[in-house]
Amino acid sequence: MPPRSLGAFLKAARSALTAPASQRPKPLTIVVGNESADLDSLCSAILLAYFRSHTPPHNASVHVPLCNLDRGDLALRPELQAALSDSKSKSSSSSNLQGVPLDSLITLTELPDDLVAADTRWLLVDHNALTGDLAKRFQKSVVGCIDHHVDERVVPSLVEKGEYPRVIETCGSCASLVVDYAKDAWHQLAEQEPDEATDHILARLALAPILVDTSNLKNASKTADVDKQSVSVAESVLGTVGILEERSAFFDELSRLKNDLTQFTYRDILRKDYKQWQEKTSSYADLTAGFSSVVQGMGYLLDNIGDREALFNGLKKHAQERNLDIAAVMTVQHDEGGFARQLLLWAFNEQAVKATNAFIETYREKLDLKPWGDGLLDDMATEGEWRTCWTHGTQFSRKQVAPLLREAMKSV
Ligand SMILES: [Mn+2]
Repeated sequence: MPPRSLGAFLKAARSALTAPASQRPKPLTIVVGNESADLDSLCSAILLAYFRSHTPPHNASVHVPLCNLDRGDLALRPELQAALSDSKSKSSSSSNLQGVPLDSLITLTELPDDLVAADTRWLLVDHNALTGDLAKRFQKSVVGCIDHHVDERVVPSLVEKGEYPRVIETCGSCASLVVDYAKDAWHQLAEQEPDEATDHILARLALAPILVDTSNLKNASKTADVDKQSVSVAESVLGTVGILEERSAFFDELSRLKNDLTQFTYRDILRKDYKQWQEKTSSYADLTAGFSSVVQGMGYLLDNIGDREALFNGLKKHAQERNLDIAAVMTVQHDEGGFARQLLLWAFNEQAVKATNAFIETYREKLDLKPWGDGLLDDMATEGEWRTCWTHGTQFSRKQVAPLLREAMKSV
């Protein structure tokens, strides 16, 4: 059995991954979240890898929780550090509670170049189709998933019963589904090999994404029964069941860390929560669109991060580095003028302009698109390019808007 302590477990998993090819366990099971590498993806991967590694019959070799980001990007997630650190809760009686440092996590930077698909098994959390370089290298070795996105029908549906999970269910947070999947194993482990300090960190890792993704279980359109149940599971481990102040204090701390962008540059902010997709148009051209989700509004960015020119320079550089045809920025405004969401679209060539225009034509009403900021960020004049920023009148986040743009890209 791999070590019970989370810190030691991560060390063992890292050694298994980075060992010379001849000494690496075969096959090596890797658990990975989606490329936005948000709190939900990261915590879900750690939890699923940890619990499967400690549950017979999977515990013969350690599962590697892989953070789907480069090592340098860990620092963009102060809320993850808070989830990984000691509980400040008064109910934690033991004085030896130890947090886990952010840099003990395993990232794409550690993924060996000589790792081949045939020697690996991949379990996906918080997505159900690998993307980017991982897809090119390892798609055929995906064996299971636990996810709350639309089923892309890539994970084989006839996975060996009992061996690998294939769970796709709508709910607020993927971590809720992971906790639900692992809760019996967790109970058993806590009984057979008690380690309160480790269980507290695991419980905070479970609680953090669920609270963030459901707005402290208060967003009724996002919160499902499984989210509430998994919060109960985690809180019973923490000994805080029914103590709503503790829950709210943790949620407030996470929100504060997550929403404070003032220490970052546009370069940081645009890649902090980022996903991209490539689609084939009806004339068989490839179009790539990249979506940056931002937890503050466009006004906040222009006031706190940099002016219009700085935003354009940052976004153009971001797009060039990733060969994007379309760059999209989706923002959430909290303060200035009340809650709102903005969508900035920038098309960099004629085919891309066609796709974005098709998107607008088709979905203007559905999304209730209105020009933002008197057209401050718009550009209809540059030859072969097109850029507009809207406010949209729906609760749609990237999860709902990206599929619409992808459809429009395929249609032109
Ligand atoms: Mn998620």
